[in-house]
Amino acid sequence: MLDLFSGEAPWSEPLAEGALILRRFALVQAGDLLKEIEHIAARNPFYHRITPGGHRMSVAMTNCGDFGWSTDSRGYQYRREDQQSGHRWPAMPACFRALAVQAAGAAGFREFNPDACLINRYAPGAKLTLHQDKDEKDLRQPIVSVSLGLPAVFLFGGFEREAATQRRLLEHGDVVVWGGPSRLRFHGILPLKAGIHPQCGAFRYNLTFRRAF
Ligand code: MD3
Ligand code: FE
Repeated sequence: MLDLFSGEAPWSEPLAEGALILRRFALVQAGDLLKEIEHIAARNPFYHRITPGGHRMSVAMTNCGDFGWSTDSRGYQYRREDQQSGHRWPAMPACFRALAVQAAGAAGFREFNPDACLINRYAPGAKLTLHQDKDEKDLRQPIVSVSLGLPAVFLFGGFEREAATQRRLLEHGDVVVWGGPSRLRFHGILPLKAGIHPQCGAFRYNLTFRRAF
């Protein structure tokens, strides 16, 4: 008998141990997510962080949740306040949290309770060079990433910067869960190609849900 409930869902695409793409997983919620991004950015506008090395990042960022990802001359850290506006980050909207918890669960991470959501905005040409996400306290917690708007080529590598990388296209509504042994893989985004997305115009947005502390 055909068992529709065994094995992986047809829209799930394993990348490596602990890493899974859930294609179009956030498609239905995308409109709600974008409305919330607009509210968050109205109070805490996107801006370009300066890295500890003095470089202006091409990706513009804001955050929501108890903690936001920040940079200063000493390095990277999660903070309660937005250094630009001076006030705290807005609460994580319920629809953000629900989506992140649902996606983590679909990938087998049952106790994900994010306290930070970094919102990246890419304009044409914006990129993210290969890096590891290791500023979070408990690396056993996964990261859930949600892509919206223009498509981007995502690079994922190994555990050293020099290791070979694979390329995947991430499109509107795609969700990726990174945990277990893949949590510390190097990854990045190639320069965004110009285009117009019906819901996001000239931009790509990426939400990353994290347990910072
Ligand atoms: C692999 N963001 O914000 S999401 C980041 O599309 C970041 O904006 C990218 O890398 C973006 O730090 C990529 C996919 C992703 C997120 C976290 C990961 C891949 C990951 C953590 C570990 C390994
Ligand atoms: Fe990252």
